Amino acid sequence: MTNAVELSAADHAASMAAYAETGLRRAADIGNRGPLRLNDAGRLAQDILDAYWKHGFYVFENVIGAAEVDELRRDIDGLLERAPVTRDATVDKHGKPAVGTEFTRPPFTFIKPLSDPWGGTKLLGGRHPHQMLQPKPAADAPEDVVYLIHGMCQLLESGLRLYGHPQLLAVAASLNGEDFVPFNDAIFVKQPGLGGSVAWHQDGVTHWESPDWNIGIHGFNFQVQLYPTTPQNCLWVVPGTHEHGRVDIKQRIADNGGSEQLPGAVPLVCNPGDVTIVNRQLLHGSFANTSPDLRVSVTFGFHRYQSVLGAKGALSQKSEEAYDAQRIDDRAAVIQVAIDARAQKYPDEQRFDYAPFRDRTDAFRWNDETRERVIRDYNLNDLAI
Ligand SMILES: O=C(O)CCC(=O)C(=O)O
Repeated sequence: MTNAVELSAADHAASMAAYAETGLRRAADIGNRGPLRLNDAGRLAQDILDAYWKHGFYVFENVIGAAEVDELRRDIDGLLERAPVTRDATVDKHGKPAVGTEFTRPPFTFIKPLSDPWGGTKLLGGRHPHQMLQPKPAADAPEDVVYLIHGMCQLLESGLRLYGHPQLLAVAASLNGEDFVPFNDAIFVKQPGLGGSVAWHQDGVTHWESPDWNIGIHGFNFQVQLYPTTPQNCLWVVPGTHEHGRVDIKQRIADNGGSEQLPGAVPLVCNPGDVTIVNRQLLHGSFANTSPDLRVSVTFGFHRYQSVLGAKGALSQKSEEAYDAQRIDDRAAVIQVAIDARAQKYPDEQRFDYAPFRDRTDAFRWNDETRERVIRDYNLNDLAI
């Protein structure tokens, strides 16, 4: 812990109360939430698009049904049960081989309870310049806790099916065009009294100085919420900040008397099954979870094809290479397989028609062959910009 003054978890929780109330009032004033409505062409309703581009976020209410949410909860509980018992272990807490050790990229990122692993460091392109408060965890807290789970499409069939959700993919096509492509995915786990913070940041890394810079150039992220979220454990955003290029985060904190409780921010409070979209240029972050409530947010993003083609990767495993058409196609194929995996489980649901694979659907059915060829280690090909 590097905070100069040691803060108890209870004091941290208490210090959030007034900020939470103000944020909730501001969120209610802005609105920017409601059902996910599509037009006759199967694309996002214009008023929702306008609201998203104006504020940089939107909360879609009640998108994922209760049975699917339950299945995702159960499956993710199963992953946590079978995670490595410590950050470097190869076995789980039952002494059995930990889940996911067959994949090249380890599925779990661990942190110290209530810590901020990125703030004030050079990690992830140095995009989190300020370290958040790191309250003192309870005496019986574990040494390390799971912070992120990577690779939901290979770890969980329910995760793969979620990735092929027709309404969510229609949102991606509406924001990023018919030839939209993936970014990456991560499940954020914030256990009560243990979950760490995500320091204030903007996600985009590569295109800030581009002559073609615009408000959509760094794409967006979905978060599917599996539990009710509260201002104490949820993601906060500063509406409108996606429009003005890079934000001087250090200066904003300094102007706020050094406090991480930035003015103007709103909490994205959700019910289970709600899905948020957040522009990757929007200033956002979340606080140490000193609340009694678990948050699990299934997070996956999409880009415009043109933003990614030729871009030199950032944040990813293979960060030195430029993304060429083949690399993009390999990663985008996961979308098509996910669409088919979903159709196999929900045959009565209208499947999403993904333009780049429209003429190749037979080669990308969900089966043992595509599990090996397309899905295994797909996240080494994430398209991070
Ligand atoms: O959900 C969170 O707490 C952080 C999410 C985030 O920072 C991101 O998706 O970029």
